[in-house]
Amino acid sequence: MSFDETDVRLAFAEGEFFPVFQPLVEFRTGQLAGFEVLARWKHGKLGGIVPDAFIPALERAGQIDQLTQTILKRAFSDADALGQRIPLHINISPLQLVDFELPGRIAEAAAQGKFSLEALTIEITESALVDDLLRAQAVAQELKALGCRLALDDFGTGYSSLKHLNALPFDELKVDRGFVSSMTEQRDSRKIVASVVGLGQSLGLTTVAEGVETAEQANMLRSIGCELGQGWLFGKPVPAEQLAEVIGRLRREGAMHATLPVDQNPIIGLEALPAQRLAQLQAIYDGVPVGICFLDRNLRYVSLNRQLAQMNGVPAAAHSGKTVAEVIPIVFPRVEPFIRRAMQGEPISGVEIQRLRGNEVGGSPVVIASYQPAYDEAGEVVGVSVALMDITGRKRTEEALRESENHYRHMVQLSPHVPWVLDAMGEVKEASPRWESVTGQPLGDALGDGWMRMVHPDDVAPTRRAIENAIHHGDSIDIEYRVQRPDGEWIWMRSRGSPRFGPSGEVISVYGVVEEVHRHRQISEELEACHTELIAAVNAVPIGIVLSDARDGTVFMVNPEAQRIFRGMVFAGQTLAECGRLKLTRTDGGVDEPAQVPLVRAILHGETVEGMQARFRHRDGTESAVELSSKSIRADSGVLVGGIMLVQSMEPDKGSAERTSEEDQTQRHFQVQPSGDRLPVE
Ligand code: G
Ligand code: G
Ligand code: MN
Repeated sequence: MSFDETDVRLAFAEGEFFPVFQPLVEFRTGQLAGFEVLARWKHGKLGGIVPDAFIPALERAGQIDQLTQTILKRAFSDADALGQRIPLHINISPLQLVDFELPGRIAEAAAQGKFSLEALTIEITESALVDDLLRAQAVAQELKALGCRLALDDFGTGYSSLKHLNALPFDELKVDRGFVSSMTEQRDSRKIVASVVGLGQSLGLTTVAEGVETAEQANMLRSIGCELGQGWLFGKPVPAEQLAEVIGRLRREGAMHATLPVDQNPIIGLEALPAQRLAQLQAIYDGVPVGICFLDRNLRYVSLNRQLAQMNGVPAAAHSGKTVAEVIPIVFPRVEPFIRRAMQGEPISGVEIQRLRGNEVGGSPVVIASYQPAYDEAGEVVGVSVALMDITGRKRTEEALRESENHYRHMVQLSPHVPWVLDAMGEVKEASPRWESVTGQPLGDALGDGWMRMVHPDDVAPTRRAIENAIHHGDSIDIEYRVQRPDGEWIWMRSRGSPRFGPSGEVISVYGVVEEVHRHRQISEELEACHTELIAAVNAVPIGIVLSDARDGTVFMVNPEAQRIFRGMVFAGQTLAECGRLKLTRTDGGVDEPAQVPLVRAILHGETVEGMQARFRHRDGTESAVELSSKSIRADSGVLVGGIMLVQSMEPDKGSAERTSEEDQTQRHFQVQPSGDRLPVE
């Protein structure tokens, strides 16, 4: 079974060469990333001939470029027929890469087939890659200028050379399927795949694994950080007629093909690409306030961050290639067992270790250590990752906290205030034990809603209202209520508090203090009672009493008897000037002469008037005979603060029948300054 030049010429003429398409899939998402276009020959007589058989022949016959043109044109028109932009990968022989005509021909085919070259990747196999590297570079640059991407195909086989990777502007690295197929069984293959992927990443290349046949391989490749996969797992190469079907199937199965995140390190963003993850890791590594290092199986430092170097008291560079025993010989015997156990696969965390460096001021440092085994893709321990957190500071802080807590406790216990905390439901979360000594009621019974049972029934509703206003409206609390002591006595308490708000303005708790105000309250109650009695007496006496305040110059109290006598001419709220316009006529000594109102004299001149006989003219022109006395009132400091005037009617009592409606009105003006500061009479 063989073919000759005539067969090939015929094949081109008859259109026996045609493309098939194999999907490339993104491991992370299972999404279609494009198709690799592969040439096929359906020989009239011989049937299907494989590329491995006809490609070398076409290369020798100088017909390889004709094949590329044929396949490209058909592939572009097949892609166009799909009505959607699908990225394509095509294969070219290394020979073609030194052909200056190639870029022009590809551009022409693309233009004819209405295919955007940004969606075209050109795969070059390394086999004997190029004799004329400079020429290849020029062609490659031109292809890139057209927008094409370049991929290095079958990497790792044949004439693999890092020289080419370095010399040509590749965008993509395809790992040969020979390694992929054995990577789940052979450690070496796995290591090669991992390092090729790592190499690709470090050069900023997209990595593609070929020949992916099983989900196990796909998972392993993903965990290594490989981006794209191609192989029977996702689909065999298919002719154009089946393209739409394959695209539809992969869309449906996409999620199924998305490989599970097998990443053991949850701090790394799973959505990030490997290169980004590396950068993130680096940032985390140097940024964390924790010493981190990675030890290989021989307990040598593979990597470490600055914090760890500081903890070890040895420069970071001085760790490289050294074992733990060499870097920290004194501590080593204490940590070695943990490292060894982790090396056996046992994760260890939270071990507290005293580092005893001896030269430490203020005690030796204490660290919390964790030792985590690190596995390779096949579950073999390749080293141990160590994390050390210095808790020396924290230990000191704990002590300081304890100390200040002590202070606080003493302060609270000695203060007459009982601190309390309400939660967002208004329940007592905490209160000082002083509650017991103040109220005689057990603190335990007062917690939650319990204290409400100790509150006087009349005070429960206003107390609850105040708490509700604090919780729902953020009001502060200032309330008084009675609490019953075990002996039955009610004592007055005053509670004051302010809400504490959460981030969105909601009340999360209320903090406050309660104090006993019983004695205070008793005194003011007594005062008030005293005041009331006094007023009752003042109202009852058969002598008219008028009080005025020197500070604002007004009359502030007129008792009922005085109101009766003056019939509304003197009233509370009246100014002294108005009061001074009263028409008084002296009757002592039989001389009728206008007299000044004694109250005004007392206030303006500090004069004392005793038993002045006078006639007082009412609005209606009638007159009443009165006897007036007045005195100024001084504060303890001697300052004149007011005046008092006593008035007695010198006429027979006409009784209440004489009261006019005007008097009734003045009755309503009758006020007593509520301040309760009683003015001492001189
Ligand atoms: O799937 P298949 O057995 O066809 O692939 C065999 C090899 O043939 C692939 O590795 C691929 O590089 C190569 N090949 C397939 N199509 C072409 C083509 O159009 N041109 C060149 N130069 N190589 C191709
Ligand atoms: O250009 P390249 O050598 O990458 O072409 C891919 C070759 O590998 C083609 O011959 C294709 O048919 C073949 N192939 C693609 N996927 C698989 C696979 O999953 N397993 C095997 N054994 N071969 C595959
Ligand atoms: Mn290929």
